[in-house]
Amino acid sequence: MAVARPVRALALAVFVVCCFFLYTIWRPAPGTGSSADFHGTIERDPNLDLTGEPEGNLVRATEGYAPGIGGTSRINATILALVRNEELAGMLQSMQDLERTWNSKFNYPWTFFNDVPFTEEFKRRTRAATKAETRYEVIPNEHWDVPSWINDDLYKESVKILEENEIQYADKISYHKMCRWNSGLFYKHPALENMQFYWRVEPKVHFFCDIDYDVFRYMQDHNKTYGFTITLYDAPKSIPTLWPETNKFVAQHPEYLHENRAEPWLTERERRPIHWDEANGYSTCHFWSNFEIADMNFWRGQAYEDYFNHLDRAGGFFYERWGDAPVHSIALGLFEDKSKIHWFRDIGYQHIPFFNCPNSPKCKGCVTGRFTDGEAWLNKEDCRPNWFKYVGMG
Ligand SMILES: Nc1nc2c(ncn2[C@@H]2O[C@H](COP(=O)(O)OP(=O)(O)O)[C@@H](O)[C@H]2O)c(=O)[nH]1
Ligand SMILES: *[C@@H]1O[C@H](CO)[C@@H](O)[C@H](O)[C@H]1NC(C)=O
Ligand SMILES: *[C@@H]1O[C@H](CO)[C@@H](O)[C@H](O)[C@H]1NC(C)=O
Repeated sequence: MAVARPVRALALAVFVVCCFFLYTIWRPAPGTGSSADFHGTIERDPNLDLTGEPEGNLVRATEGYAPGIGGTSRINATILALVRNEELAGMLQSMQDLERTWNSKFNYPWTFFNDVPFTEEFKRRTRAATKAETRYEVIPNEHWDVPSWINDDLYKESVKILEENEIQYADKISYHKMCRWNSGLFYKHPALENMQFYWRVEPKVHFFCDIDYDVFRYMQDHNKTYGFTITLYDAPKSIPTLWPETNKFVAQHPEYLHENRAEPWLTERERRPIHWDEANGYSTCHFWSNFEIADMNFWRGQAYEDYFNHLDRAGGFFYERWGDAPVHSIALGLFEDKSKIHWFRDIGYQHIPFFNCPNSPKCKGCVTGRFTDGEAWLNKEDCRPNWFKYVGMG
């Protein structure tokens, strides 16, 4: 059996190497799955409590909201959607939900934006999905093209790093353009010149609850700048220098900080410390901006204009993958009065895989209090508890 021993030794060595190999591919990635990643407690979801309409005066559909010139009560506001021709089916589905639950009563116009012209089919079928006016707008090249100061070689190198960090869509230039446009350019489109408020809608979203008041009038009458439904943590490696750049900007412009700002919400570390570390001081908690009801005067103001230009020059919309959601959220958290930011808890909403599903007889088709569509571990992406802690439920 003199031969057997080396054979056994070899077999053992192979076995050990295999185990090591399997361990390296299966071990939990740093920061995911381990308890150090998430220190949240199980809070009671306020969506389990019975939800009614917001307090204060609300304007009803009974008068002045007929389609066309009969709609004298409507203010300068529009529903808006950036959408591709290929997403027509998903857009019709979103329209159907929003028209059924809200807009068929108020008839606010729909404004569709695209980087290429809309097809006749897109126009015909979206027109047929509402009694309200529909508008179709092409984005000017100077708002969509990659700006001149972005270096193509540096962009390509940066994409490699983002891909190593598993950042989704890193190599899709159109995704970077979309994030930049949604951050700082959409409200500069000439078609929105006379508009003040907008409700942003994406294809394939769902609305579940009947809303029986003019939400734009609610924003105006209650001095609200921004309304949201869902807040989430972001992928920190998509924004490593966003917070450091923000700090540089604030150091140059301390006058823009609002005295009643929600900054502790932005800088909270405890709940997800690894996110905070990797984002260099930002919790990564943000309003999920595929739903936004907001006053464009905030984006058009000097503070946001200067902030966006600073970020745009810094290049992170391309060299990293800064999203419009964290950019909008940070600006609101620093430069706006936190009492002007409103949680539309009564608007049942879903964009896969997350829900806002209130407990109300006005809601149909979603499960009360349900936050995700998939696995329970997705619950840790919910950062509303921080918003409630630092700002409240208003
Ligand atoms: N017209 C147009 N719309 C876009 C483009 N990129 C993104 N969008 C819109 O923005 C939305 C979000 O983009 P998407 O790629 O779906 O990102 P995700 O929702 O983060 O997975 C899409 O549903 C599209 O409606 C683009 O290049 N052109
Ligand atoms: C809407 O904007 C137009 C153009 O700026 C203005 O003339 C009009 O008074 C505004 N309407 C309302 C209801 O504010
Ligand atoms: C909104 O702001 C105006 C002007 O500052 C003020 O007169 C009004 O009372 C405010 N309304 C509410 C509901 O806070």
